[in-house]
Amino acid sequence: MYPAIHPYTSEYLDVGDGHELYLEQSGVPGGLPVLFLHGGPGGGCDPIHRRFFDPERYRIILFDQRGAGKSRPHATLEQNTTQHLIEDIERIRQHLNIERWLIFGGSWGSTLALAYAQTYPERVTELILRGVFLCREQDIRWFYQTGASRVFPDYWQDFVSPIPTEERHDLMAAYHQRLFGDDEIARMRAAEAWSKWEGRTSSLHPNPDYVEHFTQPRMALALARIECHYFTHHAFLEPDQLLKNAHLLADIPGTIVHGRYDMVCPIDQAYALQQAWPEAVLQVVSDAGHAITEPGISKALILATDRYAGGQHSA
Ligand code: STX
Repeated sequence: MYPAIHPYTSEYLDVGDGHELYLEQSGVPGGLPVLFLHGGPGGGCDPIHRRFFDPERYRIILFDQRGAGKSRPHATLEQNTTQHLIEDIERIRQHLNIERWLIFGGSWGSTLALAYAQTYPERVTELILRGVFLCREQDIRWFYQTGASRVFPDYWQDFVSPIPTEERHDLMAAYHQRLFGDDEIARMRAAEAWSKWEGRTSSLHPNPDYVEHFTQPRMALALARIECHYFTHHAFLEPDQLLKNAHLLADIPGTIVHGRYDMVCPIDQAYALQQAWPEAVLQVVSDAGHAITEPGISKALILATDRYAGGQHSA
């Protein structure tokens, strides 16, 4: 990865509806603009996310989506839908005086990148997607009801533990009740179990630091509440929307990087997307799971950002 850098500017952008988004820029002000879209939804940005781009060639833009990270108010679901996020991205683009930009997103960030690019295709120079998440019924079911449960029965036991047996036939609904209930202790317990499940299943090899990061109370609460809210509403997408509209991406070059053993977002989603969007190249990383920090995944992503910047950096 590129060296750790600091933003040359950061600010809060008022997007209306009572939301203020944390927005920062790093790299080189006159460089190729790239927008980083974080996962979850609700995962927020991290300084490590700047390190996927050559800071001498890219103008690197990170922001925390509504309710996530440092955006305010924290973990709120008011006026917080996919359509709001798409319009926030447009507002950021206009605010920064950017005509067209590279969009880079993993997991939920790939969902949002696709939804944005299909709404405003003329604004997108290229797409780089990692751990593609189409957010269809079966994709959500796989991770939160049955599927990944069969690969990680031990972690699954911990995930279902806050929910009584008689409610486990619909874990999304049962979790929603706890995450949005009045009982603060139950809320925190549910948030921690929810986020721990995701942290534990994200990497091919166990990664305690990763799990610890996503189970910090503040992070866990935003991630669990925002994810559960979005997934309860099928991410505010029509059935199969992102595949049906893939033809809108026909003029956009794309790179899709996906780990063969991704247990959060199984690779058949990337495969289906590439078939519907032949201009994109699918790079299967044979020894990786879901996380952006998986060595083979970071490597493939950086190769892609270098390529779109005109080749490998020589310095
Ligand atoms: N969530 C998919 C997603 O976007 C179901 C995602 N997966 N892991 C993450 O996000 C974190 C990085 C936030 C843990």
